[in-house]
Amino acid sequence: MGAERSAEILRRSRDIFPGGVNSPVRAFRGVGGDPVVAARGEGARIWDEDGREYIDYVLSWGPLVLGHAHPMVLDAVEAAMRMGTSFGMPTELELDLGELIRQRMPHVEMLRFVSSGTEATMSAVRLARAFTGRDAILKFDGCYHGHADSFLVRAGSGVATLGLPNSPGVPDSLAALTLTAPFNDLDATRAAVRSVNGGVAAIIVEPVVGNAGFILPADGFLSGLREIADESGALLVFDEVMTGFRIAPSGARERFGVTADLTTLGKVIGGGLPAAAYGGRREIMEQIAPAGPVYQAGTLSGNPLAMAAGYATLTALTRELHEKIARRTESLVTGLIGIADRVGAPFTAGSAGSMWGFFFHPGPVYDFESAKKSDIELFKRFYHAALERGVYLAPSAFEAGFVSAAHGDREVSETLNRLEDAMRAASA
Ligand code: KE4
Repeated sequence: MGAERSAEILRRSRDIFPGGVNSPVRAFRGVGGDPVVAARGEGARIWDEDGREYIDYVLSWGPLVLGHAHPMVLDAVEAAMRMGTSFGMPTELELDLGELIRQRMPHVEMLRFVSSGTEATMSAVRLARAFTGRDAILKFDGCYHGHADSFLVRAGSGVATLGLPNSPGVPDSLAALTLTAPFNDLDATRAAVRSVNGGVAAIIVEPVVGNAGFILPADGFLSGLREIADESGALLVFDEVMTGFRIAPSGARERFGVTADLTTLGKVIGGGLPAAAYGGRREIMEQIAPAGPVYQAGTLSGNPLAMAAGYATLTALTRELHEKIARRTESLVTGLIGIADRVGAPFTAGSAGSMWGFFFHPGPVYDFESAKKSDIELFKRFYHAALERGVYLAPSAFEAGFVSAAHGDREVSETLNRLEDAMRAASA
């Protein structure tokens, strides 16, 4: 099967888009070769422009927890779009999704919809700075919170994939306000927070890291961050853009029993359309304009089509369905560990709900530094061997994988057969 159509589309795309893409991680710089050009998705599978089929574990980098083109989502979007695609006015659709999110995450007492995870985290940090009157924030090495200036300091995801030393264009004076500490290191976190006269405005963290590869918090780490935030007067911000409605039927509070002051959401809550949100304690959120003085706005915030897609997605994602997907994810990871044992490859892997990941590393991987010690060259060979066998994984060692409701036992067993062959080929 040729690759003519894909190649032609990429050739023209490289002329009009920087790197031929509209988001860096899509360019395959982390694995080499040409990116797959998507033509169609249905359930657990995608097809490229030259007709090749793949079982998809990227799922648009997390949003598609029901799988591609789920009928309930398509019907909801169609019904909404026939009433108009955008108003820039209050609508019942945004209210319905907002109340559903609060019902699932009661600690999110009040929230504001935006159109991307970056907008959500950027706004949450602005709000934390206003609420505390402090300027500095603390993030963790390898965590990625979107591309707002303050976060492009030792960031994960595409920044790590491309090996960018932070990012040009971020003023040193602003980058200096972002402190970092190793994930899972409470002593370093406490020391960093205490190093700032007057304290930091926020400690922002991915409760389960998905942007330095998949890294689980050590027991007590998140509760330790809660204590450090309380003793220092900082706000604790859980960036759940990726973990929300993935690591538990709701999110980190349900899985770990730790309550953040502010939570950011994205991906799943838009069901594949652009929607994200930030929210949390009412007394904090009431500082947001027009209720309060902290300005934040957006033309397409609460877009009715995105609200409809998100509402249909969360409505379908019952606790039972979440548990079913989580079990399938566990069996995928267990199967992969068994394959690596048989093949003799250094391998560590884990999952949390419907989110998962692996490293070619004997383990344990507990922070970005240890993640970077994994065998990236083996990952690249495995990546392409998997792709040739019809399994689409995130094209970077510093990303996470996802599973959807459409990944049935057949897809998982088919995946494991294909990946055993791929791992043997890559390790030969
Ligand atoms: P967006 O602005 O890309 O919607 O969300 C930024 C963001 C914020 N917080 C977390 C925890 C995230 O994972 C993300 C975005 N994730 C990346 C993939 N790791 C999106 C893919 C991309 O950059 O193209």
